[in-house]
Amino acid sequence: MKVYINGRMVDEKNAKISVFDHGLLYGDGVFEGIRVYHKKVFTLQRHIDRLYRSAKAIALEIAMTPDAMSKAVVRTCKQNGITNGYVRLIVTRGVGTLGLNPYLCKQSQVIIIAGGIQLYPVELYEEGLSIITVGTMRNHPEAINPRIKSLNYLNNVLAKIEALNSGAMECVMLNPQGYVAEASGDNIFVVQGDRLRTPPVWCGALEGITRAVVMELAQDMGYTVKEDVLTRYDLYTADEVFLTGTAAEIIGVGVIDKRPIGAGRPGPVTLQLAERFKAYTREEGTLIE
Ligand code: PXG
Repeated sequence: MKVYINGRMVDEKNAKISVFDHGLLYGDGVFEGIRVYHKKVFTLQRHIDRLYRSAKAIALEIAMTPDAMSKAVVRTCKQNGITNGYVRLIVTRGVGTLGLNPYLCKQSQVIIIAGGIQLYPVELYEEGLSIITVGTMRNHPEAINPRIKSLNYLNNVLAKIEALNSGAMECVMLNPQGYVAEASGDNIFVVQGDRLRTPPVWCGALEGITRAVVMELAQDMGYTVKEDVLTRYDLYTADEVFLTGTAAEIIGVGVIDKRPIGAGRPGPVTLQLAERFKAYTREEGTLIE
């Protein structure tokens, strides 16, 4: 595998960065996870836009243009012969000193890794996930805004630990007001009849790209889609609940806090949307050539 580091393609074993990089020392940086389907980089422009928004939000100047970044992603995929895979795009604050001051970091570092991804076991897409709500609340927006896809994922890691320690693979995170925010690495939707609802980003959700695509596809399919404040009541009483994310795509939730959701397995709307999403991965994308 060849890894892109600051404009150079380096061999996997030489793909190293400084221990003084503030990405490592402080989780000071931003990232994206992007899928490649059928030799096309899926929703590349949306990921690049979000990356630059995240960087702007933490006052991180990326030393290359968005257009050059897109080209670098495609080039890294090409070099590695990726047909279906996963790209991790990372921008760190760069090499600095042992001290918080980000202004002492000379230049941001850009790292692009193109490889594979492990999804949930395939049977879970038919059976549905069993998840729990956790006590670890989503970051307060005025602490670290959840809209920023930063390298500091401790909030999510702590939530994931809580879930895993209770035998659940994913969790529902609530925001400081007790409203539903999202899962540790996915957005959440509830289905009631022909209505889809998902928490607005101010409730502590990342502006997920899969979330946006699903909202658009669902609307085209005739569903009513609304961003809405949700509580656990809305989850427990929903016909269906599903999660969306780059890695998970669309996965139905069968059980939350040991309570069956609807029939206790992925419902027809979830399965229909998953089918439509899969078709869309053939339609959309930036060709790797
Ligand atoms: N919320 C959070 C907190 C995320 O980290 C999503 C929602 C879904 O967003 P997208 O844009 O992917 O639809 C994410 C994305 C991983 C992994 O390794 C996690 C994500 C993406 C790729 C890989 O667990 N999270």
